[in-house]
Amino acid sequence: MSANPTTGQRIQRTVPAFTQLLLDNLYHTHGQAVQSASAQDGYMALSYSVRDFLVERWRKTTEAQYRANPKFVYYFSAEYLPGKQLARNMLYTDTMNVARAALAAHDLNVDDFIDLDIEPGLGNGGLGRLASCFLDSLATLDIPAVGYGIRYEYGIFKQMFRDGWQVEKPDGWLMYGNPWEFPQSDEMVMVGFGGTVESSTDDAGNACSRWLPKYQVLGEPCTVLVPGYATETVNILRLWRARATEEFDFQLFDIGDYVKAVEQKVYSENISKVLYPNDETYQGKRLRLQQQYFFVACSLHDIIRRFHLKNDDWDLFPQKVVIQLNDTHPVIAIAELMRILVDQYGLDWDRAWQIARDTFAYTCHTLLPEALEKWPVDLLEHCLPRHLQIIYDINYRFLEEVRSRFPGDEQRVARMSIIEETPRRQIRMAHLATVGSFAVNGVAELHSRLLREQTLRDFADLWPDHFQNKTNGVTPRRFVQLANPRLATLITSTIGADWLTDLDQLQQLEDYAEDAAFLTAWRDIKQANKVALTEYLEKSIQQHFHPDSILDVMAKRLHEYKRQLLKAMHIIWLYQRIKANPKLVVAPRTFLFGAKAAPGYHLAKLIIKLIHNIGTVVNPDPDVQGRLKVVFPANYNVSMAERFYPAADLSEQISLAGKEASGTGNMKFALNGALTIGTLDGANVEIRERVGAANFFLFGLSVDEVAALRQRGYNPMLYYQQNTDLRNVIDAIATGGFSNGDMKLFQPLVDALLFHDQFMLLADFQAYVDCCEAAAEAYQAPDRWTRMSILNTARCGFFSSDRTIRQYCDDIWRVDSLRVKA
Ligand code: F58
Repeated sequence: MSANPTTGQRIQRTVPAFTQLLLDNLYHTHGQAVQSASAQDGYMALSYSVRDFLVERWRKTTEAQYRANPKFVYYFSAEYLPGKQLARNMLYTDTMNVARAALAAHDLNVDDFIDLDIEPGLGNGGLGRLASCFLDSLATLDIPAVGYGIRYEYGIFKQMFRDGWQVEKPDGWLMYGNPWEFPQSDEMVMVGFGGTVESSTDDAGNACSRWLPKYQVLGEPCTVLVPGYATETVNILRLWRARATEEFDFQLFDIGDYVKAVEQKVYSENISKVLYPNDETYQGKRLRLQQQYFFVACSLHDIIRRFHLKNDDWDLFPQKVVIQLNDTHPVIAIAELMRILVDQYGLDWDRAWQIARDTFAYTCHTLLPEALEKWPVDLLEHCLPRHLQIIYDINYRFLEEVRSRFPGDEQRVARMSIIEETPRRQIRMAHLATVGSFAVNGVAELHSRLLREQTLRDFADLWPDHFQNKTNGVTPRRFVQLANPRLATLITSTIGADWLTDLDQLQQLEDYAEDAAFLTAWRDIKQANKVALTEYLEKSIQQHFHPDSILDVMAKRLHEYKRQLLKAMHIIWLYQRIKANPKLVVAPRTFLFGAKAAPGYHLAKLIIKLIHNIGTVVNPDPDVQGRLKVVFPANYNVSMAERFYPAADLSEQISLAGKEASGTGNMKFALNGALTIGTLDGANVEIRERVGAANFFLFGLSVDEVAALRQRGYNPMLYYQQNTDLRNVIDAIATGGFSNGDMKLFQPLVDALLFHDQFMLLADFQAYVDCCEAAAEAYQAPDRWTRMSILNTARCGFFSSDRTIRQYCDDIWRVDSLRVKA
């Protein structure tokens, strides 16, 4: 075959050309005639048509990258939360208007098709969403980059509520096909598991090892296109899907064990079957380790193939490849690269180690020690015996270095060892990550400091230059332009459109913070967004809230450290005040929640139940007269978040100081003009610094105060005894006030609060309630509130993921952009 198809005539942004493209795709790509096409068929045809615009740019990008042989960023993440693709891809290909017009001519509405788009739920929360924001910014900044991950057949469970209890349902997101992926079976990779290690000596007398896996699984890459905004670049996200190897099946077929052969196929394919819904407590689940190794092995194989297209000297590898490890989940890659270099390519250990260490960089996303992964040594021995040996070798050499720097300090050696000895022998993946990387970073200033000073302190003593901060960011394209078109239009008509790729431009909005017409426009938009949200909730869950009430939103994974329970206690406090004095003047408020709890996290599920029960008591109470309303729609995800941010007045960021690594929802709310009520935790600190203390509702203990209080001996019972309001709130929960008199139901929550209160809700309760009151009071002065809202948006340009990615490029990755010509 000669040249590529000339896409020139096919891909045009005119209504007749787009109409033709739609019909072509409906008929030829999707195999459906217009007369019999369903809405789903129409959706597929539209998606293929928009995708055609991307493919052209993708091919150009690939060509330009091949020609230039640049350094690539490879982002390794077990989770991604891309959100819906169709609307984003229409924005990025500038096809929204032409598609709308082409469809309208046939009495079809583009928005109906956008609704049919399925959100891939390939992550649990912030970490996965950050990965997707980063891919968006990498492409927008023209950085040669590939994301690698797992194509889970079932993403994060679908949440339903039954009588206020969370019920999980499988998320079969691929049921109706996925127009956004290209399965590339010609680039499948074989991955081994189990087996033994054969040792020998080569002709020169060197010890050699060869891994003889017990069985193999195939990894098939499914490529998803990741367009940049306002640029030609289209990068890729490669998600690996596990497939059974045919050889394996045939062996079993040969001996006539048909059912066993099929079982093995199912077993192999299980590896990419389901995303682990995890709750920050580490569990040594074999399938999870297999998932991690599977995607990392496939990805490294792919990277090495790509490297060898143009390069043959291994010493050049770190000049062409940088691999960012998104948390500890892909950290087994360090051992795998060593295995490939030493066992397969025969490099000597020191040279291989130099290459590996110059290639990897590690981002930590937590401070909770229980969330740092550890793998039992016996599990590793069973699944990845050669990798275990390599980890031992890495550790041996590393501890020699520690001993020579700190002679006689065996306690330090034990603390730093990659192997934990007691209570059980385990591999500390965060230590392996730190030892095997040239840079380690936290995700907000405070988090990075605590990493250096506490969690990884010994390592920071040894290698201070390794440690960096990269404060998280979010993409303004998805979280302002797409999520909040009304606000985006106002901003663009006021300061021009450059803010979409240079978010610091939002500063210019400060000039309008005193402009009466602008204030009115700003307020009207918030109001319209609230109305739109209440209509959506009415339609989807038959719940209504008053758009004039303060919309107070808490949306994030359900975890005790995030303190949704503290929010619940505040609502009870308000309710009790109204009950005590129904004539009391209270600002009408709507409390909107979005949260999934890990299925095995019982206390988290009980908190969900409590919030629901508060709603069933408070919402219909005639004394309340609609002044308080609790709304908790099921199945919070990226798409729902995109509806929440534009409408929110108040953003709840109330984790105990020192527990939330960064938070990114906090940034999305603030950029959409919500005011934050929050603690000095994670990126809240930096948000407050930027928006100004006067435009942020601060409460609660600081990290140092938390530490001092713990040091003195924290006794939650004292707070309970000394604060009548607090006691009334807890007593109401304990005595069945929100469980029809059942005093057992919420007892685990009450006991946790009174006898442990690990996250110090009782210590922060009064300050929190007072701060909520201050916020409600401030809302009563609409002009002042609106000014604060504008200043939040205007001063949060820093929190663009474009800025974060630029910093990664400059300080860690040392990569350059490569502009693709149109
Ligand atoms: C989050 N981590 C942090 N983990 O909690 C949040 O502060 C931060 O802003 C964000 O990362 C991005 O840096 C997070 O979302 C997970 O979802 C884990 C996935 C694996 C199991 C345990 C939870």
